[in-house]
Amino acid sequence: MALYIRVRGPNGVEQGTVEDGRIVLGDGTRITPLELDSMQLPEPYELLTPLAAPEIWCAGVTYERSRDARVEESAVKDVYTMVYDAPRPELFMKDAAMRRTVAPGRPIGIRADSAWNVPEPEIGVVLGTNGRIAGYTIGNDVSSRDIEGANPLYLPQAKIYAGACSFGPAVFVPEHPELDFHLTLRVTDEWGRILFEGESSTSTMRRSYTELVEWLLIDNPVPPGSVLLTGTGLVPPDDFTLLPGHFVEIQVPQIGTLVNPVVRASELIQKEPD
Ligand code: DO4
Ligand code: MG
Repeated sequence: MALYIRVRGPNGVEQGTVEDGRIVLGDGTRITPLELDSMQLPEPYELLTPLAAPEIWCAGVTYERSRDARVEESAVKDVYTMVYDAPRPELFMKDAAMRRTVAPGRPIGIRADSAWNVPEPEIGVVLGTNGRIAGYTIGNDVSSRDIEGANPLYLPQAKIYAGACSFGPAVFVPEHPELDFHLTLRVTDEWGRILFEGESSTSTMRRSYTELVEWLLIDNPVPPGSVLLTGTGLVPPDDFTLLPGHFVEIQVPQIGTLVNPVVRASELIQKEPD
């Protein structure tokens, strides 16, 4: 097994591996992280997403917990039970060219027109060539539950906006591609108080990673290096919402901890040059 990361340092953007608690770059440089699990790096290094994914896709309603949460929140309930039971999964594009995706440690966003926002901790499958699974990462499919709940046709607005996605800190390449992961989610406020803590396991996922990848690639030329987030099995209670100032931590023992602070999405939008 191996863990791959990507950093920006004095020589530009470089890939590295994690070995014995240190990051080893291509030229042999070794970096000791300030915090190994989240791969917090000393200056002048900055941790990036472990790869620049050309596309990020998501599967939805792949766990009973997610199906039940959608049925509860939605004005249109049947679609979620139907898709949970159907052979064809729900698949949607989350981002392209990393325009709305942020690195570990960087802020994720919540929409101004939503009052109910949640993190969605998910295992991300990294696509290799010809549909092969190249590795796994941790993803956060940040979502607006009230927009999605008002009407399933609003799904793209609930899912796609500035800072609505993060993944990392590493890509884990195991010896055997189909395996289970245990995910722990913790949300804290700016004073470090725990607002929500929960856990889930991919062993309860209704579909296999391979099945999701196969459906995604039917007549759909998704480029290698793209990431497919495989759905959430962890939904905070209905009275929980993310707010600016919160911190989201998603931990998976084999991969590390994906940490992101929360800000208003509008703060992440840079003005385009005229
Ligand atoms: O249709 C809702 C999307 C659900 C989702 O993103 C998930 O289950 O992770
Ligand atoms: Mg999701």
